[in-house]
Amino acid sequence: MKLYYLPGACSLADHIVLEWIGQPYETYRVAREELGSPEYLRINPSGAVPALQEDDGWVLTENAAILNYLADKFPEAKLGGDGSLRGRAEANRWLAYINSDLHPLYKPVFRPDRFIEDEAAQETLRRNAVLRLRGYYERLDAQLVGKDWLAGSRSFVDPYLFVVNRWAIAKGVDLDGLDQLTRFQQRMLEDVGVKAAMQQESL
Ligand SMILES: N[C@@H](CCC(=O)N[C@@H](CS)C(=O)NCC(=O)O)C(=O)O
Repeated sequence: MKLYYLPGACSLADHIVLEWIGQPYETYRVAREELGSPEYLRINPSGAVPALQEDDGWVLTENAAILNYLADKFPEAKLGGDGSLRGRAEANRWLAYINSDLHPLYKPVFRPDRFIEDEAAQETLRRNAVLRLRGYYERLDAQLVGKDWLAGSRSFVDPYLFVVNRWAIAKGVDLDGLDQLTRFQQRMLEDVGVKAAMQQESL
């Protein structure tokens, strides 16, 4: 099993999950210039990470699919919720929230030039996206009140939250007063699996 990743990108969530699972895996660090190469586009036609390749050559892309696949492939790691139908639904609820609402809002933050040519407009777009992100983190913070893990028990969504929290800090999203998120992030930073994945990605 091989994970294709870019350091600190959303693929770090899968990397941490692989560490938590504790079974052998390989990684391939994709260079930014490689994303659009014919070789990499055969792995992921979207030219993005993550991609997970099984030993027989089968490739799975899309973070939500990969995280669910890993949880099902290694049920003993208990990363798909608390084992109940509703627990799995909760893990997927928060995965969908981060993957399909919050994460796309970072696209104009990281690459405003992909949306608009004018440089002043790019800065306005970037700033507005950063301001808008605050509301998404407020909801995540509220969800963590009285909980150590986003879905109640530790699941595949927690490493994804860790990743987008790192982005918030790096890009100046206002996280003031969001104490649950700070507490969560601190605990994750002390986690052995998180540390191992970050070290492998030179973060
Ligand atoms: N829908 C994809 C999106 C993946 C995605 O946005 N990956 C980013 C890194 S976090 C990427 O590879 N970006 C490269 C680029 O856009 O050039 C998924 O959820 O897996």
